[in-house]
Amino acid sequence: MKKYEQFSQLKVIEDIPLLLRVDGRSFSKYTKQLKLEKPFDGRLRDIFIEVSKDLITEFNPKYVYTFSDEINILFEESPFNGRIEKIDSIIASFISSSFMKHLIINKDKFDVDVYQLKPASFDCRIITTAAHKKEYFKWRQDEAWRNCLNSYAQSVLNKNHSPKETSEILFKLKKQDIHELLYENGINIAHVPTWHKRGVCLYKMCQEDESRNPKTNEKNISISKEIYIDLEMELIK
Ligand SMILES: Nc1nc2c(ncn2[C@@H]2O[C@H](COP(=O)(O)OP(=O)(O)O)[C@@H](O)[C@H]2O)c(=O)[nH]1
Ligand SMILES: [Mg+2]
Repeated sequence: MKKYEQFSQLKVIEDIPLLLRVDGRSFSKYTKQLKLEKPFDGRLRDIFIEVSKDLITEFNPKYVYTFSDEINILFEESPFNGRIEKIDSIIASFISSSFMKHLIINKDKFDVDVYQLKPASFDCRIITTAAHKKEYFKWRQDEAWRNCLNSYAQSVLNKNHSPKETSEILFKLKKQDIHELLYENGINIAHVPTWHKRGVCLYKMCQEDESRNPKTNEKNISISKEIYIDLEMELIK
């Protein structure tokens, strides 16, 4: 029967960097059911930060970048010997269960009974262009910026239009028109929090810890690795 496990040996090259993008399934509906604030809800951001920390602790990727309902992950080398089915299924399921875990830990911060919601799920895709990792993260950060402009514009237009009308109007607006629309409605997009515009990245950073031996008073320096969370990301150029 083993031969019918047709894709189990499908692999990416193991000893080169690997990029993954994990995205929430139907999160437009899920965030509505959770009654999240629009356009940005810090409670969702905080859950994605906790999920990213779990991911770093468990799988030790080099860099994680998250915005909206997506998490981008860079590995120095492929986990699971490059086995595609393993990578996609384990990372997506780990993120789904970590997401639910942190939703439940924080259940009192939400206005709905989170136990009544459907389980959240995520898809995971492999991006085989790790040689262009900087361009990849720039592309995702550009997408975060587009998402930021559109989400603010949507929340302004939704006040006076149906969702259908809003998307029709948005479709026709140019970037400059969106800036003007926001400005007229008292939103200076330059002044919204950096994480709304650029997302959040996390990575392990070496930290020097100094201590003294109480008997000899000798100085000891040890190196530990802490997870650093950057809420004030620079623009990736
Ligand atoms: N209210 C709210 N919704 C959010 C937030 N972040 C992401 N979302 C929703 O999640 C969706 C994610 O986009 P996408 O993956 O394209 O949609 P999906 O296919 O429905 O998961 C956005 O369109 C929003 O509707 C947030 O901070 N607040
Ligand atoms: Mg999604």
